[in-house]
Amino acid sequence: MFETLSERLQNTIKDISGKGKITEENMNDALREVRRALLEADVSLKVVKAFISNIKDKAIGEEVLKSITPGQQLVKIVYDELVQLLGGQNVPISTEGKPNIIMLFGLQGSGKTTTAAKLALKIRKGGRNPLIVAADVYRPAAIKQLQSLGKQVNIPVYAEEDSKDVRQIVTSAIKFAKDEGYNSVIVDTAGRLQIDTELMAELLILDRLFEPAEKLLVIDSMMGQEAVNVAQTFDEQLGITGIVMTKLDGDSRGGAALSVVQSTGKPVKFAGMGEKMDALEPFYPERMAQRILGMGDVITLVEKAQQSINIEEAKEIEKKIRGKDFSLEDFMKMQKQMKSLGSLDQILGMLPIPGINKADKEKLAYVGEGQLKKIEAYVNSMTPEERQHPDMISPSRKRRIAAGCGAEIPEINRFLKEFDNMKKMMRKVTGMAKGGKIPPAMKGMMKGMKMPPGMAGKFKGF
Ligand SMILES: Nc1nc2c(ncn2[C@@H]2O[C@H](COP(=O)(O)OP(=O)(O)OP(=O)(O)O)[C@@H](O)[C@H]2O)c(=O)[nH]1
Ligand SMILES: [Mg+2]
Repeated sequence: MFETLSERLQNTIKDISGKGKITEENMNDALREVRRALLEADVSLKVVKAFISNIKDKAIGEEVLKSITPGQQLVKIVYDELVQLLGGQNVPISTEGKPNIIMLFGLQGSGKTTTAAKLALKIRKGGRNPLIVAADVYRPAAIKQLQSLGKQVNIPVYAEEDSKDVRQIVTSAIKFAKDEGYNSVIVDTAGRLQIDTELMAELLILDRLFEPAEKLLVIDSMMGQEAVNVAQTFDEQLGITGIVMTKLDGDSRGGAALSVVQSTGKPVKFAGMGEKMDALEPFYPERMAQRILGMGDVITLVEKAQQSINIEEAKEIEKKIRGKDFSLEDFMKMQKQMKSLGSLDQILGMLPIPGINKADKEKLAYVGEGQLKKIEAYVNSMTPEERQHPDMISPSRKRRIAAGCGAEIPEINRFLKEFDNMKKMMRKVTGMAKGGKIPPAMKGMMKGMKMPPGMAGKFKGF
């Protein structure tokens, strides 16, 4: 599965992950290799271009974490991008509908019938009661093949050997399912070309009549670039809900799989990994990216480093808040750190604060961008001394500051007063939070207090 791609990427990536320093030159060299590897694996040029350009943007913008090498960090960026390329996250199949209807379609020989049986087995393992419907009335042996697979997995197959009327077969099958208590109906359709208007019309009618919860396009991953056209046309005509990528166990180049997700925006829901009935796996982009790229250890390492740097910075902020000489300078520095640290929720999650409940946290989490910009302008228009010792800001200084940033004097007054109040309150609250519960009175005070939204974010560092 993705063997050539995997091998090429792993070699390139291994090479760069050892580098202590990423220069524009060696990054370009590495990315040229990545690009070549993807193109050789049949990933479409458009997708490759976007992929490489995203990686470049991210690699240039990112600060290098302390405990890892820039090379390792680049590996993580490539990995993240590959996960995105594969669709980001797993999307489970829908169980909606009474009965839940899943329709499988695609080109001839792509693996629909095999997938129908495999999927039925999976669905039954998930605690539901599936029925498979033989709706391929064109290929002579199609019904027998499905019945034989049904027997293997011990799941009933609804078939009407003498009928060629697909619409009537499916109607009867659904009625049968309702009567007999099957809550999932898997419809195996005949293989067809996306340009065969008559057969495409048949699928459209089934879609209109029965509104399947899932319309899964089955694609043979050995198929090259043509897969993109196939997928796009099926999607345009039928609005597919997902893709099943079969034969990923073969020595396919696999690039088509990558392009298809990008070109349709639809998730791969399952991967066929062999001819056996249990060889169908839910598709997890992260796992797949790790299989392609290898380097699981480097990725874990970078993830840990990212986490620990966040904890480290959050602790630093906490120390500042507790300190007496918390200046406006610190405040702005923290403001910037906060922005890069991620969401308040994540930070609070790292440093649980005793005594503050979810509602309080949410209140404190509000950081208004507009307000933040204003505050930044006030502080920028102060001298370094004033930022260090806001107490020294006299009326004449206020006038100067206000003129410097185009604000009114009362705005500056309000800001300084709130900053001062907040400083006092934060010290009290952090002191108590350390010892355990925050007294209700204090909580009330926190709620009633009107803090500049930008500052409210400071509670992140508790
Ligand atoms: N190795 C491998 N073989 C598969 C996989 N899925 C299907 N096959 C094989 O591919 C061949 C075609 O599979 P079918 O399920 O009959 O394909 P189909 O789409 O129903 O074909 P038609 O009904 O003729 O259009 C069979 O020999 C299957 O065993 C897979 O994930 N891995
Ligand atoms: Mg078939």
